[in-house]
Amino acid sequence: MVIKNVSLEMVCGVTSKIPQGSLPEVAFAGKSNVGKSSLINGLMNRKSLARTSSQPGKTQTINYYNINNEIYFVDLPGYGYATANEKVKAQWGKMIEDYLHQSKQLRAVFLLVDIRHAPSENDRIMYDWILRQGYEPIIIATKLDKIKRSQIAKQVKTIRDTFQADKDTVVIPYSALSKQGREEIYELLDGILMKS
Ligand SMILES: Nc1nc2c(ncn2[C@@H]2O[C@H](COP(=O)(O)OP(=O)(O)OP(=O)(O)O)[C@@H](O)[C@H]2O)c(=O)[nH]1
Ligand SMILES: [Mg+2]
Repeated sequence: MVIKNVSLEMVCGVTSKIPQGSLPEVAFAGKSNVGKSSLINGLMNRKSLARTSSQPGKTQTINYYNINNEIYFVDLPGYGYATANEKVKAQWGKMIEDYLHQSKQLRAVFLLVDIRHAPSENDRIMYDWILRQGYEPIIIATKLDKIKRSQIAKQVKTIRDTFQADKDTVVIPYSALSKQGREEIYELLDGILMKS
C-alpha cells in the first residue's frame, strides 16, 4: 500500500448516526493510550493528523481518515479510560459496539494491546465483540520499542494465550518510534483491499 493522500473526512460523536460511506473501512480499537492514533499517523506517514496525547482519552469520537479515496482508517475511542465517569464510559462502549454492529463497510478490526502487558478484561471483551460480529481480529502489539528484543516472543505468547487466539490469528509487534511492523500491516491492508 502506498499512501498518496489522506484527510480526516468525518467525525462521529455520541449523538451522531454511524455514517454509511461507500469505501471499505478498517477500524482500530484498543484501550485508551495504547497507541491507536499513533499507529494511524504512522501508517499515513503523518506526524499528527490523528491527534495523540500522553493523557488517556484523547480520541472521544469515531474519526474517519480517507486514504487515497480507497479505504477509511477508522480511529475508535479508547476504552478503559479510568478517570472518565460511568456515564461517559458507557457511552463510549455503546459507540464502539454500535459501530461494529452497524458499519456495512467494515472489513477488518485491528485490536491494539500494549506489548508489555497481558491483555485486560476489557481487551478480552473487545476481542469477543470482534469475533461475535464475524470479524477476524488482527492484533497489533504496540510500544515494541519499550521492551528488549529477547522479550518479544514471550510477550507475544502471553497475548495469544490470554485471548486464546487460534493459530491463524495474526499478531504484529509495532513501534510508533521505529515504525517496525509497518510493512506487515501494509501487506495485510493490501490483502483486505484485494478482497473488497
Ligand atoms: N514509545 C512508544 N510510545 C508510543 C507508541 N505508540 C504510542 N505511544 C505513546 O503513547 C501515548 C498515547 O498514544 P495515542 O496514539 O494517543 O493513543 P490512543 O490509543 O490513540 O489513545 P486514546 O485516543 O486516548 O484512546 C502517546 O504519548 C504516544 O506518543 C509506541 O509504539 N512507542
Ligand atoms: Mg487516539
